[in-house]
This record gives sequence, C-alpha cells and structure tokens, in this order.
Amino acid sequence: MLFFHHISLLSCLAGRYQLRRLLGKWHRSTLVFRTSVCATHLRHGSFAASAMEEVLRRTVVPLPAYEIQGKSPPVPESNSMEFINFYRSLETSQKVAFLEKVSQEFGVDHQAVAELALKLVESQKRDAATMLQAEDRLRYYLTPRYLALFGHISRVEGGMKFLLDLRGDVIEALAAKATDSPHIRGLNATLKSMLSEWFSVGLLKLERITWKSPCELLQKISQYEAVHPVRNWTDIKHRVGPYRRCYAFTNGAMPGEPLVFLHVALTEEITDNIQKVKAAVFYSISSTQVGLQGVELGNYLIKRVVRELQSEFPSLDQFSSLSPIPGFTVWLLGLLNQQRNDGRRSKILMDTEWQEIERLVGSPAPERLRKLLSTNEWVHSEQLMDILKPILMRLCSWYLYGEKHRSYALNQVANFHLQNGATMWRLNWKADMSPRGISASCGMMVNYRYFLPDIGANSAKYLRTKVIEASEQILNLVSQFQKNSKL
Ligand code: 0OR
Repeated sequence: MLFFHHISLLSCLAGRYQLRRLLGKWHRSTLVFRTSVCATHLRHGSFAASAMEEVLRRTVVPLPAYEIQGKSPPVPESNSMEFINFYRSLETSQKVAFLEKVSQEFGVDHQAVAELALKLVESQKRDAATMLQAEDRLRYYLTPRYLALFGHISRVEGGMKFLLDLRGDVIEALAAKATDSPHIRGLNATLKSMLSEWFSVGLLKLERITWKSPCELLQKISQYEAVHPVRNWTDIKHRVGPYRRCYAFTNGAMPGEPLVFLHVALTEEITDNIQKVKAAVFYSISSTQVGLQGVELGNYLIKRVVRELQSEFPSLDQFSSLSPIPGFTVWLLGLLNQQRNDGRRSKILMDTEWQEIERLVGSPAPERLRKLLSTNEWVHSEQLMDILKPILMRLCSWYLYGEKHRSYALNQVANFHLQNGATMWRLNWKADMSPRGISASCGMMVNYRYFLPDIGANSAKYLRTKVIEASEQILNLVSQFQKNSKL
C-alpha cells in the first residue's frame, strides 16, 4: 500500500513519461488508484493546482500544428480513462476549480487566434484561395484544446454518460453561481454543440415502454418521472397499461438509458373499441439528463410520438397536453407578500371579493388568505373554494399568459409547449388535487393543444414575435384579470 502511495505521489509530481518507464505494464492497472490519491493530495491545498495541472498536461494533448492536423499518432485510451477517473474522484468545489482550469488554460490559444484574425483581414485584399485558407486556418485554431479530449472520451466505454454528467455539473455550477467564468460558459457551449450532434434525432431510437420492458428500464422511468411521482409498481404498471402509451428516446451509446420519455393517455370512445380513439393526452414528459439541457429532445419526442400514434390509430385527431403549472402558487404568494410589504391594499382582488373572503375567514382577510394558501388549508372549505375559483382562474391565466421572462412566457412548461407550436387552450379547475398539485398551482392544470396543421406557423410566430396563441377561454380569463386585478 505504501509503495503505491509513493508511486502515486511521484506520478502527481514527476509527470507521465518518467512514471510510465518506471511502471511499465503496471501503468494501466494503477491508474484509478493513482488519480484518487492525487485527489487526496488536492485536499492538502499546496498540491491542488499542481496535481490538476499534472493530470491536464498528461491528458489534454496540444493542438497539432495546422499543417500536420490529422497526422498525429492516435491518443491512447488511458488518457481518457485518467481524465475520467481523476475528475470523478474530486469533490464538488474541486470539480469547479478543475473545470475552470480546463476551460481557461486548455482552451483556445487567444494569441494565435488574434494574429490569424489580422491575417484573415489582410487576405481579403488577395485572391479567394488565400482568403479561404486563412479562414480555414482561423477556424482550426479556434478549436479549444479540450475538444479533442472530449471526442476521445466519447468513444471509451461509459464516456458518453461521463460527458453528459460533466455538462450537468457545469450547468449546476453556473446555476448555483459557484462560478461565473466566461471560459466555463464557453466550455458549456462547446459541450452542448458536441452533445447536440451526438444526440441528434437521426441517431435516437424511439422505444415503446410496456410492462414487458426490462425491469431496469421501468425502474428508470419511475425514478426520473418529473411531473407525477410514481407511487409503486402497480402505479407504473397502470401507466404502461391499456389505453396508455409510454415512449422514450434512447441512444446506442447509452443502452438502457431513457433520455426523455412521454406518457400518453388515449381517450374518448375507448370503452367499446380502441380503434375509435379520438384523443391523445400527453400527461407527462420528463427529460432525464441535465447534461442535455437545451438540446430540445422533448419537442422532437412529442412530434415523433404524434406520428407513431397516428399510424397506429388513424381515427386519432386531437392531441393535447395536460400540464402542470409549477410556480403559480409561489408567484401568487409573492404578490400578496410584496403588496403587504409595500403597505398598499392588495388590488389583485376586488374590494367586494376581499369582503366576501373576510366574511368567511375573518379579518384581516389578506393575512388569513396568505396563510390558507401557503398551508393548502383553503381546500378544506367548499365555500372558500367557490369564492376563490374565479379569482384564481383569472390570476393563473394571467400568470401563464401575461408574466414574461425575456419577453417569452415565464412559466417553463408553457414556454416549452408554445415553442413547440401548441396553443394555450384550457385552464382546468380542480385538475390535480394532490398535495403536490395544490402546492404548485392551487390544483389547476392546463391543456396545451397541438393543432397539427398549425404547429409550424405557431412555433415560428411565438419565437419571432413572442405572441402567445391562446383559446377564447384563456383570453376571456385574461381580460377578466385586466378588468378586475391590478398588479
Ligand atoms: O432541454 P430543455 O429542458 O430545454 O428541453 P427538452 O425539450 O429537452 O425538455 C423539455 C422537458 C419539459 C421534457 C424538460 O424540461 C423537463 O423534463 N422538465 C421537467 C418536467 C416537466 O415540466 N414536464
């Protein structure tokens, strides 16, 4: 053990080539152990930067000169494995420091790029061949050094999953503000574009999940469910049973791993004959890999499933989601709190509505209402629910239709379906009275309707003009909000 410890320490300090000579055939078998001991040294501050540098110098090979690109000897698989094992052995904060180093010091050679950019400008005065070559050269040197390593990692066993998890870590570190390095943002963009190619729709397989699917797959479908948590095996059996469909996209590089999956309920006239199915309701869609964020697999899955269902059921002509409204209750409570802090009387309810609520729950009505909404207790009184129904329906319609983030719908689920080209179609009262549904959206759910001939135009219109395509019911509720509520 002590022998390995010294070898590991040496390898951290002495570099790859001497150590390889020393270890010969031992090299590969001690790799995992060695990287983990390197990481142990990371915890002792002084070794941190040098151990990371050592590993990076060994594993991230320099970009070959433009003239000899494609002619360098193949990079050994052990490079990728060393990088993977080292990274996995790090703690979260060390991972962020490591990624900062990778992205900053093993990315693009900025000096070379600046010089080539000047040369490209000069080449404009010359012939087309010179200019195109200058462009090609610049493009080549704009490639970050770590890109080749990621390419090699993608080819080793488990490498693709590693890269997905790596991007997941980057996304989480940026979201948690553990780093705001522009270099890490660049690494994130590079990884996203690589993953978008590797996980492009042409390379994905649509799989129908049934009760006969491998147990491991069913378990993952249950575990990753993001909208309606699966309670037990009977529950999942029901969700893949008669008049239900569950489809997932998988990728050959990650067998048995659903990347995104969609649950569908087939409704109307199903009681007597499944061939008469008229409507398909997408009641849950979940993506499983944080690392695939922004790759838009959900959009493609819905469209692919529509085609699949149409060929199975020619009578099917209505497609709609039944979607949660995460964030509505929090938004509403925030408004009620904010208006309290401002010392203003809340105008999101009319005076007559406040009086009605006060009669039922006592005063001060705003205080009581906030408490009842935040504890879900309001649902225990039918009378209060009746009073609140029109109020919450108009507020929720506004939340979905009128509240914006960068001019697009603030609510992420709404934004997802609107981008896909769906219409905000119907707000449903008492649609999900589970504690989770009440906490999220006061029990309401919404349908986004996919009118197939219109989805292309709707999607383009929403993306270009940010205008939301909505039904009469939604627009009526929105105008009630505009008439009766003030923000
Ligand atoms: O990668 P993105 O989230 O930007 O887009 P996708 O199309 O890949 O995924 C969209 C989903 C709605 C499936 C995804 O965001 C998700 O799983 N959300 C949580 C569950 C939900 O609200 N349906």
